Amino acid sequence: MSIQWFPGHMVAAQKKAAETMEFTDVVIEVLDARIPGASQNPMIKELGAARQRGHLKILNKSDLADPNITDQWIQYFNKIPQTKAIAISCKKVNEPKKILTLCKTLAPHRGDTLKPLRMMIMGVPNVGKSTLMNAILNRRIAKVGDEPAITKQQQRHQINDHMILIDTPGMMWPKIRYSSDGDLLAANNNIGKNAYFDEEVAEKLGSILIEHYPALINARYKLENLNIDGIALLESIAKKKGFPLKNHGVDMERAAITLLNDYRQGLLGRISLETPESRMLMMSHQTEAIEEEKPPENLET
Ligand SMILES: Nc1nc2c(ncn2[C@@H]2O[C@H](COP(=O)(O)OP(=O)(O)OP(=O)(O)O)[C@@H](O)[C@H]2O)c(=O)[nH]1
Ligand SMILES: [Mg+2]
Repeated sequence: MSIQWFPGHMVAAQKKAAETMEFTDVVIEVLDARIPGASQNPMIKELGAARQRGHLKILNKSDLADPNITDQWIQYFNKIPQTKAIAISCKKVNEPKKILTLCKTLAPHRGDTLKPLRMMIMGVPNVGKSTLMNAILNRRIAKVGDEPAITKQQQRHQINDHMILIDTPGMMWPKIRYSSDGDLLAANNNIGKNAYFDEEVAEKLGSILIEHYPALINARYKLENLNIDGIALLESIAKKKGFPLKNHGVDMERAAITLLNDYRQGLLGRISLETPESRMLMMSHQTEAIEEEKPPENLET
């Protein structure tokens, strides 16, 4: 079943973001560099485009992503009109500071005391929006934490007399179009835990890792056979780690949580779960499937 997560506080957050957009010059959209396509919120694009706001895409957590693939994404995004993309890691002190200079280039008519440059940080939950705001302001103003939906209210801060920065709650949208996006977002801990099953998400993550990063999987779990699928990977992890069940089986749930935690914390190495090319391919396949699911038009009732 496809994963969906759009809790009530996000409906309010979306309404508030639409209001604030009127008084915003540049949208800073924070993405997770490991899933830059899946972590784009279509509502953010629509809100910004309707008002023709400058758009800066930040591929954050690039310290955890595959650097070659991150370069491909930056090139891909920078071809989109009125958009600039940059990869950063909030764990590196000087990187977040580059952002203000880029925002100025996206709204050159703003940035003095009469017309301050107003920037709104947006993105899906747990991508590092509040961490980024704290880093830019050089103060620990906003609460941060490694779980989705930590920030529940917008926070506005005056950087100086010509720049204003707004942090917003992480937002999902009413329906995730491509089911694999839901899986990637859940694997990356951007979705509330009650909205998915660890085992299902870890199985899908495992299949991607086995296909694209077998050496990293082998280095961590020392498996005899790497010619396996996601379920077999979880079984192997459970056996290796000694997660038995009373009735002879192995504890797949514990194995799933182990794989998810190892991936999320970067313990497997630097990994990206999608490339611009793999995303294009996925979209064309899944769009066909979605079209096939639709009832034929002009059905007589
Ligand atoms: N490795 C790594 N971790 C990061 C980076 N930026 C933020 N984090 C971590 O990501 C987690 C989420 O950070 P937050 O700033 O709370 O994320 P948020 O987007 O504000 O989340 P919500 O308010 O829930 O939407 C925290 O554990 C941060 O320490 C980064 O560049 N690299
Ligand atoms: Mg936050």
